[in-house]
Amino acid sequence: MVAEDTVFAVLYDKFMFWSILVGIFTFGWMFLAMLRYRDGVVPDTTHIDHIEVGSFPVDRHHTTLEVFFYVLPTVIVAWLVVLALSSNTAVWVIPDEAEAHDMEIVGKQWFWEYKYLDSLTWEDDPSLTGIDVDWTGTALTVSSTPGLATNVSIVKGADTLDPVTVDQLTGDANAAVTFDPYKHAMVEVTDADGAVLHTWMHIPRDHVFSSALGEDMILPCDKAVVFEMHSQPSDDSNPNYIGVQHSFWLPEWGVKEDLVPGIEGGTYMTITADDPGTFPIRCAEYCGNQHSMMIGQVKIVAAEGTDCSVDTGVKKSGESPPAGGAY
Ligand SMILES: [Cu+2]
Repeated sequence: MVAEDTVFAVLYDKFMFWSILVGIFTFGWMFLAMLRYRDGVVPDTTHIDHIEVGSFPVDRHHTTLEVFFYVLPTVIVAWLVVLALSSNTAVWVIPDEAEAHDMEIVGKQWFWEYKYLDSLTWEDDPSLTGIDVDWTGTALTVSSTPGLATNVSIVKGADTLDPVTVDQLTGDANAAVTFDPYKHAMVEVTDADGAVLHTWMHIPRDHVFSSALGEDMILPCDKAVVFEMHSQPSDDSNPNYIGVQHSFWLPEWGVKEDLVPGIEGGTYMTITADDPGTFPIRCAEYCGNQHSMMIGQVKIVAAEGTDCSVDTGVKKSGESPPAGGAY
């Protein structure tokens, strides 16, 4: 499960830990008192003259214990505030622009536009598919386990290029096509039945995917992603209409942030994805008739040359999550 080590999932676990601890202590004490002072049990009067319902047993005044009653909960509440605030910091502090993958999110009635402020080149994990695509300069090369793949389809910008056949003896395919970093490009390696075995894609800077066209937002794993978010009218014929409030919600990471019309600089949110997969995008602010249709998907991929399951203390799918810091 991907969400188990996200900031708010970890925070939930920490609060649950302290709630259970406090619960065991207070309920334990309560049940002890219920048993000890129940009707029919003669109170131990060695240190006490009488117990009067509704009044503190002053005869058994214990200053240290009473101070402890106030100090301990105060310390626990202060500690919970520290835990909650540090989680907030992790979500709202925007990482360095140079280190992050920057996205601009535009909410319209009723769809999302995902604009790439940084380019992204990604491909399926060669160690899983047995296929590797390399496209730099003027050469596109595909190497694969022989007998696996048969065809390579290439899309460059608006053009679909002639497909290339994979050599069945070597598993290799070569094409003399020039890579253009300013054009969206996609290479799909298919088998004899036309099933896609491996995808390689380049998304250039300023490229826009739209949920209205059924397109997914594609993001790299193991890298902070910063969303700069704006609300805009889908039709700008009326200059007096600036749109409505939306809220970009990524349930998997437990984060959402409003898109507020009129805030020129936009609002910000950040996530770091650990594992590959496809997850939902929702609008969490009622924004008109087709609010419920304002849905999309985010696909988490490995940027070319990286692997979604290595280093940075980030777990692989199926492994137990990291400890998540101090309780
Ligand atoms: Cu909306």
